[in-house]
Amino acid sequence: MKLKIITSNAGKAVEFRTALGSLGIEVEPQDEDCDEIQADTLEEVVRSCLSQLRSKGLGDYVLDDSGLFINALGGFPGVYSAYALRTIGIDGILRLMDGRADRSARFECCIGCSFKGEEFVVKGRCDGIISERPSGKGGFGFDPIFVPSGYEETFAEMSIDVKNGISHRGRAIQALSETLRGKV
Ligand code: ITT
Repeated sequence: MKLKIITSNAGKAVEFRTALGSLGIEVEPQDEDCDEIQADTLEEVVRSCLSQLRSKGLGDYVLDDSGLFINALGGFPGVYSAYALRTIGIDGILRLMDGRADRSARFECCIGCSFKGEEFVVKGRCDGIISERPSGKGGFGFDPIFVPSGYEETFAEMSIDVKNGISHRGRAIQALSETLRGKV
């Protein structure tokens, strides 16, 4: 089975390829424009992208909208994670967290899939904390400052397989593969 992953983010594409490859699903990255609407939830953004791409004849594909939700910041950057990374960056997030006792946060991932003309959405979540300083060179985005619960190291210090085993995206991909299994 082949699936396109619609993304401009190379890090995401690698995670999809690694996780789905081990399930026998071939992944091909493709960059397609989708206007990310301003919405309160990742799912609304994903559903809007699915409908924007519907008429393009892309075949079977997946896309994902993800975000880092920090409790002490009222869930910021959340649905604005890409914007926050581009503007204030990791250092800006760490400055906002200066002196805060509650460093709890979560990553969420919402995957939209169009398969054989049918559309569905699956989700995954990973809880953890924001580290005091960046650490590690792997992964992408906010990985250097996110330590998942039960671990001592950041996502950026883990191999891709270990990250995929516990991450928001890894969990959403697991749910995706279970749903797809029922449809092939
Ligand atoms: P596409 O929309 O083209 O897929 P994007 O990078 O804009 O790429 P998102 O809007 O879903 O993707 O991502 C929101 C931000 O959260 C973005 O800056 C990512 O780098 C970051 N992010 C998402 N998943 C992450 C992960 O697993 N680890 C670290 N940062 C992540």
